[in-house]
Amino acid sequence: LWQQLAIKEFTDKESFQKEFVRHVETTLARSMYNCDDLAAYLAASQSIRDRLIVAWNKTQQKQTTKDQKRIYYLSLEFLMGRAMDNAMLNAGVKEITKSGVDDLGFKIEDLLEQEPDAALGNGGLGRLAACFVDSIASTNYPGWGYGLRYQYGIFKQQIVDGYQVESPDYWLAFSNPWEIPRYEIAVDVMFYGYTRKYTNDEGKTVSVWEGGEQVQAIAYDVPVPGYDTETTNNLRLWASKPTREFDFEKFNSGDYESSVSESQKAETISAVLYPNDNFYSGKELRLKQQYFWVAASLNDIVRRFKKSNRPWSDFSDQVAIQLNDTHPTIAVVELQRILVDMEGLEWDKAWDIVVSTFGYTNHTVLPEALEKWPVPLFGNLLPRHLEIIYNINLFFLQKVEKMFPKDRDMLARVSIIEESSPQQVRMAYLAIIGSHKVNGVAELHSDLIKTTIFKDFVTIYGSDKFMNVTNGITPRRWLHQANPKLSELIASKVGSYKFLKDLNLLKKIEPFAKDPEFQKKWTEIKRFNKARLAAHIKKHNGIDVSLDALFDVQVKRIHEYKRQQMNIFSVIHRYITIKAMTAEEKKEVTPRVCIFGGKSAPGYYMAKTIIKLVNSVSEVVNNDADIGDLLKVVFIADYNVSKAEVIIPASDISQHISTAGTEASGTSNMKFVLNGGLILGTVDGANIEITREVGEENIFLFGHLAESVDDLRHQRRFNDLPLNPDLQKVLDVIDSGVFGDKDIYGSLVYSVTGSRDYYLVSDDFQSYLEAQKLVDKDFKDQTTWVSRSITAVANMGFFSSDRAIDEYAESIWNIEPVAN
Ligand code: 26Y
Repeated sequence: LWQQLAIKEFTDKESFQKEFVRHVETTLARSMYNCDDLAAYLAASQSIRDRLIVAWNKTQQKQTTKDQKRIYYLSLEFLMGRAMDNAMLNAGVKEITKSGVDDLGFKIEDLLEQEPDAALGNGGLGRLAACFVDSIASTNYPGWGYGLRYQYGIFKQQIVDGYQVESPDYWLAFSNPWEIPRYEIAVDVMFYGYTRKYTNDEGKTVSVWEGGEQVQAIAYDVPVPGYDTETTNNLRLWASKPTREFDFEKFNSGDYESSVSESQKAETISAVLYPNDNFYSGKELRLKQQYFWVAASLNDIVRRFKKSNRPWSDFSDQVAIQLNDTHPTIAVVELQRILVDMEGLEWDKAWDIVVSTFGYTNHTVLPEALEKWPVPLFGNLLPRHLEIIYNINLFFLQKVEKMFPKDRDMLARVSIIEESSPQQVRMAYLAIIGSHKVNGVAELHSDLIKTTIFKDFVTIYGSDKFMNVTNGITPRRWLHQANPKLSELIASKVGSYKFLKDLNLLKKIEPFAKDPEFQKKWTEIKRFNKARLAAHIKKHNGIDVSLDALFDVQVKRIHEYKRQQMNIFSVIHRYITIKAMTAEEKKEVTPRVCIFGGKSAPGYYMAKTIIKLVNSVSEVVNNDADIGDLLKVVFIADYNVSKAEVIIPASDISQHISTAGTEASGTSNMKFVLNGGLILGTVDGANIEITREVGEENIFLFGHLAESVDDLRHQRRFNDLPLNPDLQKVLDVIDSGVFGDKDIYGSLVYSVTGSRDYYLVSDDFQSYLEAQKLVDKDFKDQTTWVSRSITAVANMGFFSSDRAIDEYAESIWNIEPVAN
């Protein structure tokens, strides 16, 4: 009977509208007479959500019945952006929904704009996790994401007087239709306390963890629909709540208020996302977040495994867990603790299971981003885990000692415990030792970790444990959704939209690279996308930009290693060059709009100074009558996923100009090229593989290679090298006060001068300016430019995150898709 009663999904416009009105009137308790865009967005979302839940249930049932190995992707960040457009597209109901709301007097675009971004991440690492869960579902792998349900995502950025000002991102204010609270799925998580040893019935000495503080983890499930498949996977986000029996002692002693405020503290654990990107700061609350999320997730995973009644030796045949950077590394220790302390397994048997379960992805070689927890802090919060780490380390070092009997330096170098004061737990080493595979995210990066930061571990384990999986992006969001017109044009030549699932089919447009008619349509679409961005700039910055100008874009987190300072210095160079020109000379200039965007970590002074300089240059240049349309400078405030969807399709050139060897991969580089923009970049990260795929005639590369960086730094440190003369001129202009009091920029100028220039701005400046000149020249030949753009897109198939996920599935997770 209940099968007949099951809800029917809407199948056409009319049945959608029925659902829509029902949700307005009952779920939202509003009437259609006062249904504004926000209510309409919520009602439409509820209708689509119902569909996702039906598909979610079927998928989970099927996956449970099949009982195949699953992948669990542990990430502290999921930078999902908006869900509605993606859900409509993947579920194949976009047309129905669009015409349905249209009829009722709404515009779908306006409804989509109502949705706040789910901005539960900082940048590349978090967005990669979002692309990966999309691909895992779209390729029918059984897999879940596990993360934290932050109440506050990455802060909102406003620009006030040229400076970044942060405000909280309370994204849940109007409810979130894309999550399903599961109050019944609650896990108790413990902190602090002490360990006690005792002898059990079998005469074995065992350790127990007792006392301490308890909080509850509540599951919130976010359905992740695959594209053009029924598979709908789960992203489970944990929220912290006080346990039910809170502080009875205080309660009974009459200190009611303070017992309530104590219990409220539990909720702060999952309250806010730490806004640092590629920068470690050893805050206790951050470690609490990590353990809270890991303990809840592992409890969930182990519970699911135990339901199958298999022996523990089957665990890693059923479960693969991927560590997205070191943030979840404590999971290695937690699983060992569960197996040994709770389930009574022998240490060695347990450890084999642990190592074959975990894989670890490294995302950075920057020393300031590597997590190291002070031992006293760690041992206070997680006393039993520290003991287990000491044991893991002991057994590991014994093994190393056997392999290299006389090498005491080696032991000190690879020990999980760094002998500093205080001692520190090196999380990356723990992750390597606790995993069967370690991977970097682009070829150069994977080579670098093997030869630099993890060199000793390659000596110990051999190089098979270390591999590369080059990052990818989902073409559903980053082509079809962000650039529907280009997607449609491509489909007209490929013959269908199949390329959205098999991105190598893009190759089919290559024969049309020189076809005038195809080129014309290609150009029109770029212009349309530039107009869309120009409207945004007009609305938010009040600046008019010409659509004939070259749109030059650098949008990403602000960081010295990404070298936005070098970009703005070159803009100043361009400005003074144009200022010195005659009217005749100016006719030869390629007009440019230099677009910047990105957030600085709130405590990162240098990055904030760069933002201020960009805004000051913008103010001066845009209001200089000598310049006109030849140069405009724009800082787009509050760069996020939904803004990226507008900005990326509009670029002619995008900049990925990190000091060689510092950007692990980059993923926006892939997004820009996939949307027909060309790259101006260094020989770094995935730029290298993009060059190999699209051909070196279709990318503008410059600068020193990674292999020379050490030498250059060494020379800088020990010699008083002269500044690049063009850079000197730029710094002189800044010093002259044209862009405001020179003291504002003192430390920024100092940081690129002489022996301080760690990111080699001065060393690369000449080559950078030359590359810029070449861009200006080549842009004038639009016919060639467009054919390069088409050729580049045709060769981007490799950078689909579907391909990346297939590689992980095959060589790390050993999982198979579940047939539909
Ligand atoms: C230690 C902690 C506070 C921390 C927090 C965030 C450390 C690192 C990060 C974020 C790192 C990150 O986003 N890395 C980027 O990962 C991308 C996906 O692999 C790469 O494309 C990109 O080059 C890399 O910077």
